[in-house]
Amino acid sequence: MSSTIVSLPDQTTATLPKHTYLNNEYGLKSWLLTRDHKRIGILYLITITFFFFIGGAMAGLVRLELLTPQTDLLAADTYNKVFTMHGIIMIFLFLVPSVPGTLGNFLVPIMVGAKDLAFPKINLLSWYLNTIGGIMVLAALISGGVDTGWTFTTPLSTHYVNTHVITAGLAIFVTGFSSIFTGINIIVTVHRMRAPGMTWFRLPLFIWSNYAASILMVLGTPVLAIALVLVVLERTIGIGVFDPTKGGDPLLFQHLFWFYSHPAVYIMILPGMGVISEVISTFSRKRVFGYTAVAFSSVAIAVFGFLVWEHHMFIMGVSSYSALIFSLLTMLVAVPSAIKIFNWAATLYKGSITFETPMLYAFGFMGLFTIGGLTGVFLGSLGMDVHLTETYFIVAHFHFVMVGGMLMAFLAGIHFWWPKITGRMYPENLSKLAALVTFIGFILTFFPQFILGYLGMPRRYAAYPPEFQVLNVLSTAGATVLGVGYLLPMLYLTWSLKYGKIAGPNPWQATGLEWQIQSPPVVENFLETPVVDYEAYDYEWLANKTRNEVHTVG
Ligand code: HEM
Ligand SMILES: [Cu+2]
Repeated sequence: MSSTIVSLPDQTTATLPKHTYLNNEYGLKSWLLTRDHKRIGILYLITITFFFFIGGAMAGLVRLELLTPQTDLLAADTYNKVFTMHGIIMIFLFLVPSVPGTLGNFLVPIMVGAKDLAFPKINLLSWYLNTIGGIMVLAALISGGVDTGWTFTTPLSTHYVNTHVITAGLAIFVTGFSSIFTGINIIVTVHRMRAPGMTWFRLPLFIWSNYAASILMVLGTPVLAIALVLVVLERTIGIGVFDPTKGGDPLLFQHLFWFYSHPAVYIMILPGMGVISEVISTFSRKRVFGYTAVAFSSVAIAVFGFLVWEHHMFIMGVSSYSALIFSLLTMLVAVPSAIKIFNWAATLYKGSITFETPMLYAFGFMGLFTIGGLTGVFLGSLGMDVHLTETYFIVAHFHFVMVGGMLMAFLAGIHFWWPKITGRMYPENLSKLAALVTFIGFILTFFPQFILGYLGMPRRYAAYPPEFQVLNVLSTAGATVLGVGYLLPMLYLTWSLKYGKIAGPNPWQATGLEWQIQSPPVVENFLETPVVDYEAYDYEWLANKTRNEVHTVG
């Protein structure tokens, strides 16, 4: 595998820049009170990594329990708590803030040519809210956990369980505000803070997709927040909105929950799709094929995403006519995602492709997300869904999109922008190995779950009939490999902070504004306001620029 476009400065003479956002102030206080979007991005990186490993430990327990058909490692109710906490932590404390909180924070202002996000203090507040919500989730976990599933299904959550639903519900309420504020910040920044010449259609696709995700965050999250507050009120003072004996309706909770949580799956995937567009373009040296279609497909996803929530409720006694309509609308929402996949494939076509680590993860994303998305279409068809719903097929479906898709995209992005964030390169061979291990571990973990689900193994039980054991053992073995795949980057990225090669401003020869400034950037990002006179992904412009620079220096 060749890595031809890495252009690093001469390592014998190269040094990190003198003034950067990292060394402009020192000490814990300078971090905890910072308003620099780049430092806040790093704060997010630390918290989401922390929660990822706690959520990962829970996943490990689930997979160990499922190694054998009997309930032996965990009691059944402990098992319920473990998978619930796994879901809550991974979704609300890892996936939702992952790309917007870390890479979005770091990159959105730089990519549009601004000094910071529109509201730096609110940005810091977002991180604090996210962290406080996280601490509340940990408090719920330590004081005995929650066992309703991440879906907080009523009347289980309101009447029948004895666990810490209130703490967890309020925790998600708090993190919800964090995501609403991040969304507002990104939307206002993209509208108001673009540099001269940075028109909407010169914006990198990473911006378009984070912008679309932000719209979903701002419009969807309040509905979830209200639904959870209603659950809390129902538990505490019995207001009865979800209680049929008081004239309420448990299905109302499902509508409210999924009205947020379907769009939320796009909150989780859209920013990742933005990463993939940047990576694929850079490592095929081509403008993203059908830029406008890809940009608008993000917006289309944001719109259609709000029209399909009932596909989570087909077997819950909704009217067959509405189920039919929602089934049709679900087919529609697959179209804009498919547009992206086709356009990335067309970008690769006749490109000068190189196989750097971010590109390996991007290929992983394209394959796994396609399988995840297509199985979503199966689930959206009424007849299939009746057979497959609440089985392991669902678990496989959403892990293909969330882990095979979003987590791969996050890792692609972290590797791609690591040189920009830290000024140093990660070790190339080890990172390629990690990408490969992650891919193999992923397939081994989750592919058997499609078969298990199709054969009828229900989700969310600690025990299962013995005939399912072989596939479960495969899945647990895969999870072990996957665990190694995730630990490796933790280790070598930390190592690279001190020992990595000096990256220089533009190791990948990429075109975005972020690559035209020093790595790591100065506090204000740009020494003077950039004036943008080229289209996104214009590699010829870059080649001319480089030629001229060599000329001036020479
Ligand atoms: C884009 C990324 C996607 C993510 C992150 C995602 C995530 C999820 C999650 C988390 C669930 C399970 C919820 C639960 O009960 O715990 C789910 C179920 C479902 N997904 Fe997806 N999904 C994605 C794409 C799609 C697509 C493209 C479609 C169809 C076009 C789709 C259709 C469905 C359906 C119909 C269900 C409900 C199945 C059932 O409960 O019976 N999904 N998805
Ligand atoms: Cu959905």
